[in-house]
Amino acid sequence: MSIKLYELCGADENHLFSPHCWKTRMSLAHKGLDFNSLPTSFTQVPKIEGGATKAVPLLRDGDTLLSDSYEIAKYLEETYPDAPTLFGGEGGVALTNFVINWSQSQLHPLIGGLAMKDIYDILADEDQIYFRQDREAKIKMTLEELHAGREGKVAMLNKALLPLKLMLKGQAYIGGDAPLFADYVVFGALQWMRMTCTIPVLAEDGEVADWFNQLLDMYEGMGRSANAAA
Ligand SMILES: N[C@@H](CCC(=O)N[C@@H](CS)C(=O)NCC(=O)O)C(=O)O
Repeated sequence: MSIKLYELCGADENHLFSPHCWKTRMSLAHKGLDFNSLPTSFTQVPKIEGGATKAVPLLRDGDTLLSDSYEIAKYLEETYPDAPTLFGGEGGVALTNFVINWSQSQLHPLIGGLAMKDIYDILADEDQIYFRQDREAKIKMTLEELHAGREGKVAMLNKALLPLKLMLKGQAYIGGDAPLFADYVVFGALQWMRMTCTIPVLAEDGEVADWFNQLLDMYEGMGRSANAAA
């Protein structure tokens, strides 16, 4: 039975823009595992698999049902040990936890600030109602207020990426010579931005752009074939 991956989509069900779902897509491709993609909109998420989750990615592999991209990556590592490693050993699993928390605390808030109104604009009507209510309650301002000040976040995001840029001067990937799940964690954040944010943010050349382009082209260009924001 093939693996099912429920992943977030916009009004266009081919627009699969979620950072966390990209982490899982890249993990499955890394392991060489085929999967059926099940595009899921925000308001459908609580209804899938009998209400199994409040958030996607949600993965079904036979009798196993798992949400959370890090838990899924650890499951794939344990279940498919003969396929290329996602962590490079126990230390890699632990170090990845730092990368997840760095990305989540330093990159995601800035990308969210840059792209939240753009994300709203690509959602179906019923999702727009949910998304505006939920996100405005969290950010304590309107999406339009957040959007108005977004240009200042471009420099802040590039500054937040400095550790990655410096590291990439000496090695090809966070994982060393080849990517690991930690690379997909940061890739997921930047792919989310690439697919939603309507202003340019990343420099077109330099270490981070080169690394990101390599990952976009991997696995038969799976990342590149996903449409960038219009
Ligand atoms: N820690 C989780 C986070 C998953 C998550 O936040 N998913 C978002 C999509 S990017 C979601 O499904 N949100 C549902 C909602 O906001 O209602 C992971 O890594 O998978």
